[in-house]
Order: sequence, then structure tokens, then C-alpha cells
Amino acid sequence: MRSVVLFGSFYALLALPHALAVKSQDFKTCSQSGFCRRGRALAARAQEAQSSWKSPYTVDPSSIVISPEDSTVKAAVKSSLYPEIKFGLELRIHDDGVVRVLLDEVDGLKKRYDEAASWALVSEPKLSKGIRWAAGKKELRAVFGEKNDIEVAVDYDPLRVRLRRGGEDQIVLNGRGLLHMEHFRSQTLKETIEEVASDENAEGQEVLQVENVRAWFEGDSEDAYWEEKFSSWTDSKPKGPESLSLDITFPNHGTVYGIPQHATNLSLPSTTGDSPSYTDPFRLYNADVFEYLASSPMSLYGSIPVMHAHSADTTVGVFNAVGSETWIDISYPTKKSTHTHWISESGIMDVFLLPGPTPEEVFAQYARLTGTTALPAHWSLGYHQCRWNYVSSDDVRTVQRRFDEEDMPVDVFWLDIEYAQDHKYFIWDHKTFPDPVEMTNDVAAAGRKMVVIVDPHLKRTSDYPVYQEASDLDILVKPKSGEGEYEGWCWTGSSSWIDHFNPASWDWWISKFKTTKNDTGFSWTESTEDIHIWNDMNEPSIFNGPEITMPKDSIHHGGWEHRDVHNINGMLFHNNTAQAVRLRSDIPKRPFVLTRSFFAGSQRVGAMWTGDNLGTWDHMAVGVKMVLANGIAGMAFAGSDVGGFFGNPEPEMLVRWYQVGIFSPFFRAHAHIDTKRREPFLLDEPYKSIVRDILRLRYAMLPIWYTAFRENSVTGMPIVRPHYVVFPQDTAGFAIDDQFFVGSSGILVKPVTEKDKTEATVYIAEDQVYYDYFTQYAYRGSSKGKHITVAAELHQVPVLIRGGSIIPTRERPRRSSPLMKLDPFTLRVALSKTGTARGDLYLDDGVTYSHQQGDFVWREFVAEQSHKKTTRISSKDLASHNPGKAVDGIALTTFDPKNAFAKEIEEVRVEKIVVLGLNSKPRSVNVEGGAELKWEFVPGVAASDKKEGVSSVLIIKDPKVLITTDWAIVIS
Ligand code: MIG
Repeated sequence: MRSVVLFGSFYALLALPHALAVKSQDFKTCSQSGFCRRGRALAARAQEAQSSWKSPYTVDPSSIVISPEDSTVKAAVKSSLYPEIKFGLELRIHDDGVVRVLLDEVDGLKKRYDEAASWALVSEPKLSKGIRWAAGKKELRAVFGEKNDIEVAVDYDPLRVRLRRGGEDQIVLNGRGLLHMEHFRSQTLKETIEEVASDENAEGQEVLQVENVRAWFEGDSEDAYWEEKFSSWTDSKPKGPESLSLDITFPNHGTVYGIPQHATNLSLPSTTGDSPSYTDPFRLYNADVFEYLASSPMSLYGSIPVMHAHSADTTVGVFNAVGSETWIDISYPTKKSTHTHWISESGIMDVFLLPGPTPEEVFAQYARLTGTTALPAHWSLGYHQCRWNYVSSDDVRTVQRRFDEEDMPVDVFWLDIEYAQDHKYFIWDHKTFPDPVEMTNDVAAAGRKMVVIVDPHLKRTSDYPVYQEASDLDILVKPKSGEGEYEGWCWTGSSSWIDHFNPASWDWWISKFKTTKNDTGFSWTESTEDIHIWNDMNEPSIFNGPEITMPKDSIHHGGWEHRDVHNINGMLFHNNTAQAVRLRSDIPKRPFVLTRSFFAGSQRVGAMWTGDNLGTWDHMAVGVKMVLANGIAGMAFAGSDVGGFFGNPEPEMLVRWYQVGIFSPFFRAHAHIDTKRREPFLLDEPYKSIVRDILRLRYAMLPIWYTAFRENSVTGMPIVRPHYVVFPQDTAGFAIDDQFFVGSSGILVKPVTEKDKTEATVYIAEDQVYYDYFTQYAYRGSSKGKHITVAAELHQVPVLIRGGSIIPTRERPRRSSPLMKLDPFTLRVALSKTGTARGDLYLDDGVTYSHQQGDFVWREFVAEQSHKKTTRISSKDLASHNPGKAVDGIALTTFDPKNAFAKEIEEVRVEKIVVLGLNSKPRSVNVEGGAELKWEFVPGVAASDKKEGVSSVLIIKDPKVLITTDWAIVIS
């Protein structure tokens, strides 16, 4: 226990109020990073040279090899600075129009890391067939796309790659001539050259001239080529300089989104050009940044190198599959164009150009490359109660009892690192957790789960079997010598890290999670299938490492340096853990594994959270933007610590934070070890009741969330959608990142993230009626865009229903979500101004993979107006009518609406239908071809009116229709 106390208090010390904010001195700025400095200096030289700047890279037209069979083309590339160095360019056109551009050094002294994409991609992309590349005198071109309107062109001199649509450049690589792939060189060669150049003979002069020619482009110093110091650290750089600089220009797009994770606006602020918002580039280098700033381009825990460029006309995207540290400069030379400059420390160039042209299609194109969020366990969309730490089994039981006494729903109780003896993960500290299995069973008795933390640092002690086995198997990351075990300092004191890049670690790691004894050594027999996992510190976070992480010259499987794979590292630990949790049961069950570190593709594995936020209003607000940005980059299952990790939020702030939390895909409250307890049942009135209602709203809306998750898992469309995704042509909405829609449901939310608010302003982008979810007040938008003011007292979170939506909810308060399985539904039919509405609902067992065999229910609800002034609301099976727009193109052909799951819930009924905005009191309401129903009508504003005011409300009580069968109700 000594180390617990030691590190606990060490950490507490850092959290004292005087240590106010981020320790920026722990992390490099661009000017402290050799290759970033070189990249920015190159850009500065280009800027200065203006039109006389010319990229030295050219394509050798005689080398072009076209393979019409699979739409690829290869060509040799040279730099006039180093004519003897060879580069190979390859372009591949995928069958959905995505263009992959690869560049690598050929026959170099060493090999560049080329496996980033293979970790990120869900599978080998399908290539298009039969696209004709045409090699002309100056350029190589191919025209493709359904309408034959997309064109990719490769200019030979200088090398440039352009994606065009309708004859206009959409994405240009090396348009500004900043492409530079530093080739491998030897330090001794440079010394010889210098010696010769210093001779005043002819040979010396010639060498000098060549050197000067290089200097205009590369600079005249070997800035941090062979070694780099930062603070007390020296990075040995055994391979020398190997960075890659690449400019990507969007000549017709004035807004860019993506490249999470940064605490910043969704619409990315500029970092260069005239009066930039930030002076440093955005950085992607997974890092455990203590008390991070609420507005900064600094790196955070995860990195997804994907960017969308948007305009009212089109959306395009780039996915730059690189796993090494990357800096990205952004500037907006005009309102309608964007310059970006990507500087990576190592790796080949492997860039995917996503042609769009809509946000929806860019999401699908990226999803086809890297996959979508696996449909999560349904319970994981409920409320998660966490803190560092619930200190004992009895503590957990007490917290659970208090939730029940206060009638507050919760699905999951979490245990942070103090459950583990000396932080040896899996090993319960029996002094405080004498009965972990019984404790978990007690939690599971109410339909609930536990999530327990397993961090990647292994305590280096022979009495920790997990470490000892990994050491014996030789699957730990190695130090720069390539021999033995890398050792660093973490919660566990002296620690080592499993090298998840080593395939030999995979099955072994899976075997650790088995709940029964097996013959591979340790297995977690003191656990049950109701325990799921939390992976923290997987950047990896190393207390005594450079920038709190692993030295870049540490060695992974295959001899690759940590520098090459740093940003991918966290994803592998996460992935292998999720596989382990899935495979521990006989019938595989959907694993829930939360990760702090992530990369492109992590969405396939599980959820992420935004790490150690501060209990401030700024952090609450930026958390919303960060969750939206993650969704843009595919990492849709995201959330921020409700309440703020550090600090003691006052009740008002905590209430607002819960309102943010219920509208995040991942909803967890968490708190630092030094904070006061703040479980919602501890609040005084009126706060306690307000939070109870907030929790219940999340549970009532679970059908909407689950349906949105299902859509995301099929199409890649974000779960929470910023304005521009829903209204791509509305320029006024491009920068809006404080309100969003939930899936396709039509629910529009604007959480309040400021103190003392009683009202909120909501932007409505269209000429449509929007109803207040709680008061049924009908607001009117405008086709020119309009701001409306809605009530937002502390108990009110602004939630609007877009006219034309049908919202399915389950409104019976329960202790946990599994207990809602057979609960009836309420349908809110929010009529559009033309009297129509639609919505859908997806359900399955929420636990297993039987939905992949067709065991699910997918319904569509439609409200239509017929000429006889009747409104007909109907329910039909959607799966057999619409196989869905699955990004993998797999259509459901054999769907059986009477499948096993549908039978399990066949008695589940609709208990209430609420129709908003009817023109007038109906004469009758009946099931089509059936008897009159019980109903009640309160007159009010009709959807078709121009007026604002409380809408008319028709409540149909117990309409005697089921959720799994087809029916229609006629209101006339
Ligand atoms: O160095 O496990 O972000 O959620 O409570 C701190 C203890 C380590 C950081 C995580 C936080 C977690 C904490 N961890």
C-alpha cells in the first residue's frame, strides 16, 4: 500500500490550487520539436520566396506503370536536390471513389514505417475496376465516379496531386510546394561532404554549390537531425532525420473540422497566416496532459488524423494514415479556401482523399476505410457512476443502495486503480475488497454491471504473475538497446509495458481475462462476466518519461521505434482488451471497454472519454465541442467526465453538467481522489430532484440513443450531429458547436454551459416548426436562419423536437436499463408544417451478437395527412422494406420480422401517443378498421399556422397497438 499513499499524495500535491493550470513546460511546442521546427521553417522559406518557390519533387513520366485491372498507377519520383535518391509514388482508386496516395523512399538506407494504415483500416479496401488512367505530357489523369465528375490528376513537374470535381480543385497535395520526405542518410557521409566542400579546389566548390542548392529548400543547418534534447531528456534518433512535410490545400472550402483530440472549437481555428487564433500548430501526439487548457492546439490523449473540408457546395475529407507525432498548421487565406500543412516525424506518406461530396458521404467513405462503432451493449448507454475511488466492496454496496433509495437510475458502478493491491491490476486488494465476485453479483442482481480499471503499466515484481509471464514470454517493450525490458515509472512504481504490436501478446492477453482457470498461467478467476473494463494511461502515460510518455527510441516488435507507432499504441491495448472481454464468454457478448487513448479505427473497439477535465464552465463547454469533433472523426461513442475531474463543482454547475452528460453518447460522472463525494443522491433539494429527472430523461430517451448508435454502426453518421451535418448548405451554421441533433431523431439540444442562465438562444436553420420537448411550445424557424429564445432555468435543458419527427421513448422510471426490456413505449408525433412526421426505432437484445443473424426489431413510424383532412399514423417493419445503407454494402435479404428477439418482446405495446400540432380537434380517433380509442385534445397552435405558442396536443391513451406489429391509427 505504500506506493498508493506515495503516489496519491504526490498527485494531490500537483492538484493544489496554486498549481493552477497545465504544466506546459512538460510538453514541447513546435519550436522545441526538431522536425516541426524544420517543417515550419520550410514553410517560412516558401512564403518568403513567393512565386519563385518551386517544389523540387517531380514525377518521371517514363516510369509510369498503369494497371487498368485494379485502377492503380505507379511512378518514380525524384527530388532535384538529391537526384540519387529514389521515391516511389502510387495512387489507387477505391471502388467508392476514395483515392489513396502513397509515397515512400525506394531502396533507402533504412525503411520508413509503413504499417499505420494496416492498424487503422478495417480491411483491405476494394479497388475500383476498369478506371482508365491516361498519361499525358504534363499530367496523369483518371476520371471516375457515378457521374464521371471526379477527376484525379498528378502533375509531373512539380509533383502535385489534385482531386477535382466538376473541373474544380477540391483537394491539392503539394500545391504550395511544402512536400518534403527527408530521405535516410548517414551522419558520416555528411561529414565527408563538409570536409570536401571546405577544400578550395574545384571539387570542393562543386560540392558547396550543391549544398547551397539544397539550403534554399532544406535550410542550411542540420537542425536536430541526429539527436534532440528536451528538458533532461535526449532522444537518440538512431535513424536520423526522416520527417514528412506535406501541404494539403482546399481551394474551395473555407471551413475545416476534425483532427481530434484538441480542446477547441469544432470549426478549426487558424494557427498561421494573418493574426492566427493560436501560434502553435495543432499537435497530434497522444499525451497525458495534466490540467489541460480549455482552448489550445496542444495534444491530448488521442489522435485521429482525419479532416473534413466543408463549403455550402461540397464536403471533402482527408485521412492521413500516420502514427508518428504530427503537427498541423491551418490558415484561411480567403474566406473560401483553406491551407493546411502536415508535419510528421516519421512514416511513409499514405493519404486517403475522400471525395464526398456531402458530409454523409464523407462519413461513409471514412467508415468504409476504418470501420464504424461496433453496436455497443445497450446497458452501456445508461448512466455510469465512477469516482477515484469507491474504496471497498461495502462502499460499492452502499452507493448502490443510496441510488435505489433515491429512485435514481444507474447502470454501472466503476472501480478506479485503488481496488488493485499495489496497483497490480486484476489482483484485488482483499483488505478492502474481500469478496469481489459477491459484490459484483450484488450489483448484477439489479441488472447492473461493474467496470474495473486495467492500466497498461505492469509492476515489475516476480510476485505479479501478469508481469512475470509477460517477461518470460519476452513480449514487453524494449529499451533503445533493443535488449531486455523498457522500464519506467508509473502508479506501480518501477513498471514495464506489454508490446501489443507483438502478435505473441494477443492470445496471452486474452487468456488473462478468462473467469475460469486455464493453462496459460494467470486468469482472472476473481471476476465475472458482469465486469467490464476501463483502459486508462494508454498513451502510454509514464511519469518519468519525456513528455510524460515513452522515449521515442524504445523498441517495439519488428524493430520499429516507439516514435513510429506512438499514436497507434493506445488503440492496440484497447483493442486487445476488448477482444479479451468479448471472448471470455461461451456465447460472445458485446464488450464494453473505455479508453483514454485512441487512433483512427478505435471506434471499432469501444468508447472514449476526454480525460482529466477541470470542474469549470469553460471545460464543460469545450467538452461538448470535443465530443462533436470526435464524432466527425468516427469516434462517436464519446463523453466527458460529468462534474469535471478536478475540483468541487457547486450544485448549479453539477446540475448543468448532468444536462450535458445525458446528451453525450457516453454518460459517466467521475471525480478525482481529492474531491468531495458528489454522487447525485448527496445533493440537497431542489438539485437532487432536478438531477433525478435528468437521469430519468436519459433513460426515457434510450430508444433514441440506441437507434442512433445503430445507424452510426451501419453508416458512420455521427451520433451527435452538429448543425453543418444536418444543414450542409447553411453557411450560418458552419461554426455552430454548442447545439446539436441526436442521431436522425429530430431531437435538437442546446445544453447550458454558463452560470446563472435562465434563457438560451437556439439557432433554427430552416422554415419549420420546432416544439419544446417539455412545454410543447411551437417555435418557428426561417429559411434564412433564425435565433429563438427558449426558457433555460436550472431545471430546464433546452430540448426541441424538429417538426416532422416521431420520437419513441420509454417513460417508466426503472432502477437500471435492463429492467426496461418489456416496458411499453410512448410515441411523440411532432407534425411538420405540412402535417407529416416520421421516425424509426431499433431494438435488439442489447447484449449478444444475435442481431447480426437478424434477431432485431426495426420499425418505421409515419404520420401522413390525406386529402380528407385525416392524419394517419402507422407503424411498419423497416428491415424488410429497407435493407439499410450499410457502408459495407451488405443488405439484409432474409430478415424475418418474427425472429427470436421479436418474439421475446411481442407483448410490448405502445402505451401512449402524443400528437403535437394538429389543426383542430378530431372527430374520431381509431385503430384502422377497429374501435374508437380513448383520447384527449387540448387546443393550441397548429403545425401549419404561422403563429408561435403552445401547440395543440392530442393524447391517445393506451392505443392497444404493439411495437413489433404493423398497425395504423386514423385521426379524423
Ligand atoms: O494519473 O486512475 O484520466 O480518470 O481517475 C491519473 C486514476 C490516473 C487518470 C484518469 C482518471 C483516473 C486516474 N488516472
